[in-house]
Amino acid sequence: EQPVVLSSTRAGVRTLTLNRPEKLNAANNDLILTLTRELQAAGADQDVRVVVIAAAGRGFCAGQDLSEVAQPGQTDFTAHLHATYNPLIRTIRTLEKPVVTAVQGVAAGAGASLALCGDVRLWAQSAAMVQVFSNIALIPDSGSTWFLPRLVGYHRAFELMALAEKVTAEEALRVGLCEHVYPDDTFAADVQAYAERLAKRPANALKLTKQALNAALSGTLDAALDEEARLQQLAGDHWEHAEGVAAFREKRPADFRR
Ligand code: T3D
Repeated sequence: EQPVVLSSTRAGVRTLTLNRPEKLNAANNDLILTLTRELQAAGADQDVRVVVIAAAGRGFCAGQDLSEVAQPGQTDFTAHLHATYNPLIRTIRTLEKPVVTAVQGVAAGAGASLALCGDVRLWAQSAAMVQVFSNIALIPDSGSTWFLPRLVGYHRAFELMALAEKVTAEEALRVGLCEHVYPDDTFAADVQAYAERLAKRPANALKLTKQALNAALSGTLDAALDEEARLQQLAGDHWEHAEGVAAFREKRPADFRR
């Protein structure tokens, strides 16, 4: 049987590819738990500086695999979310490395949440997001209720969730659901080039930046100022800072890859 997640590493970039293309990478338990484990392994691997979540085939992820859910009325959704999607989303947001989501087709349901939760979101021209949950009379989960209103505001988020309308790559870029849109035929190479750029940046500083931003998103300005002061000490005491300052003084590019 084919692995549900493929893993490869090049130039400090670990690419984890969702691999159930015949189902548009619909998420069964195996896929969610394997992806979570692979992310944790990437987090612990010294050779990995950036993680890319990509997908095989014409879809990014069609959300929960509906062929594997129990009869309506017989599913413990709360337990399922706590055991599968929630640890996945938390793992991505707390991973001490940048996570890039590379969305090359439709991202629907929990697949939309997955697309949104990357630190950097790169879309192919033909990619799309659909908050499909209401089509099957469920509510958005896996973090969509947290991510989407912060990106597009309450009202657009509600409309997208209530009507399950497709968001095209053009709109996604305009409203801030992704950082870049690349042509379909060069997408994989463009994602790799972007991730390699990120891999050359100071890993410790990026780790602390991610930590500070995530804390700030759910806190007050006062708390953010205190957290910046705390984390800046950790950044400033790290060799990366000495290297950055030395490179500036010597008018040469900094080398953060040690
Ligand atoms: O804890 C919990 O369990 C709750 C968690 C919920 C999280 C969720 O994600 S709920 C939402 C679940 N997802 C959906 O409702 C999406 C269902 N799929 C669609 O609406 C459409 O397939 C898409 C909009 C994603 C794409 O449409 P299109 O026209 O490009 O493709 P298609 O022809 O519909 O799908 C292609 C194949 O993938 C097809 O199989 P076939 O007929 O060729 O054998 C289709 O059945 C399969 N597929 C698509 N989505 C799913 C799926 N199979 C299983 N589960 C899916 N979610």
